[in-house]
Amino acid sequence: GTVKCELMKNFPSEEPVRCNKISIVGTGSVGMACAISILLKGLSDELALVDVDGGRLKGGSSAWQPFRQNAQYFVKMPNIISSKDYLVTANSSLVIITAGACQEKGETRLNLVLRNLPIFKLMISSIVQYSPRCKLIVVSNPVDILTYVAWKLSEFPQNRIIGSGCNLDTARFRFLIRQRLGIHSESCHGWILGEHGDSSVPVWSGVNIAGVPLKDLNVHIGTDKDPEQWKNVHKDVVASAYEIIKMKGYTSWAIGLSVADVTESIVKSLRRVHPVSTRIKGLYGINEEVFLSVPCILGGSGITNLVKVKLAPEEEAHLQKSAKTLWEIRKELKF
Ligand code: 6V0
Repeated sequence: GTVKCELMKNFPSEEPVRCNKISIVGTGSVGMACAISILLKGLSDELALVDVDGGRLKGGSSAWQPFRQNAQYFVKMPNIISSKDYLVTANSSLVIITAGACQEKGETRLNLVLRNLPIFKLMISSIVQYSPRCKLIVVSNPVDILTYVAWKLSEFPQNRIIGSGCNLDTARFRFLIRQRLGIHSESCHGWILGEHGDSSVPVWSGVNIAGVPLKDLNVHIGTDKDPEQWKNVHKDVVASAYEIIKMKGYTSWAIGLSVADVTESIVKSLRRVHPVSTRIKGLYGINEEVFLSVPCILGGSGITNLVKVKLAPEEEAHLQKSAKTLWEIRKELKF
C-alpha cells in the first residue's frame, strides 16, 4: 500500500459540526486585515471569503492564494474557503461586511449611500439565505447608515446587527490619552460615541484613570477654555484616518484588529462593553430611526444590552446633532 495507507488506521468519518464559522464579504484591504486578525487570534474554525471580484480571491491585490498555501501552517486553521458564490458562507455564525462602493472624489455621502443600496440589497439577501441565524458586523462606510440598511434589509432582530462604529475611534482616543499621560491605553478609560468619523462625540465627562475623572482635575477639559487643549486629542482622532489615507491610500490594519476585537467578544461570549453602532431611537432625546455608537455589551447572541451613559448636557446635544446629520441622509432612503 501507499505510505498514507501504511501510516494510519482510518476510522469511519462524519461531517464535523462547526460552530464558529465566520464569513467576510469584501476582500479588499479592510476585509483582508479583518481575516488576518481573526486568524491570528484563532477565533474561528472555518473562514469563508466572498468578493464579486474573483481576481482578488485568486491572489490579485490581496495575494491571498500564497497566504493560503504558505502561511496556513502557522495560523493552524485549515478551513479557509473563498468564492464569488455566497454558498461558501452557508451556516456562518458571524458575517462581516467590508464590501461596497468607495467614495469618489467630491461625492456626497448621500450619493455614496444611494450607490451602496442596490449592492447591499443583493449582498444581504444572499447572506440571510445561507445563514439565517448569523450575527452581522457592518464595517463598510458610511458605517452607521449602512448598519441601518443591513438591519432593515435583513429583518434581523437588532441584537444581531452590529456596526463597527466608534470601536476604532475609541481605541485611537485611548492611545492619544496614553501618549499624553504615559499610561497604557487599557487603563485610560474614555469613550467616543455617536457617528463614526467627523461628527463623533468625545465623552470628556467620563474620561478617567483608576476612577479619577480628569474633569475633576481640569474643569475645562475638552473645551476651548482649557489651557492644555485636550480637545486636540479628539481632533487628532478624527484626523488620523485622513492622515493614513494621505500616506498609504487606505486604512486597514487598525480597523482589522478592531473588528477582530469585537468578534472575540461575540464568539467567546465575553460580555465586554464596546462602542458599536446600534439602534438608538428613544434614548438621549433621539427620536429618529438612526444607528449610532453607544457602549454595548457583546456576547454570543450579539448585542445583549446597551449601557445608558450619563452624558453632560453639551455632550447629549452633540450626540443629537450627530443623529440629525445621519437622519438627513437616512430619511432620503427608500426601500
Ligand atoms: P476596497 O479595497 O475597495 O475593497 C472593497 C471590496 O469589496 C473589493 O474587493 C470589491 O471587489 C468588493 N465588493 C464590492 N462590491 C461587492 C459585492 N456586491 N459583493 C462582494 N464584494 C464586493 O475597500 P477597503 O477594503 O479599503 O474598504 C472597505 C470598506 O470599509 C469601505 O467602505 C471603507 O470606507 C470601509 N472602512 C470602514 C472603516 C470603519 O471604521 N468602519 C475603516 C476603514 C475603512
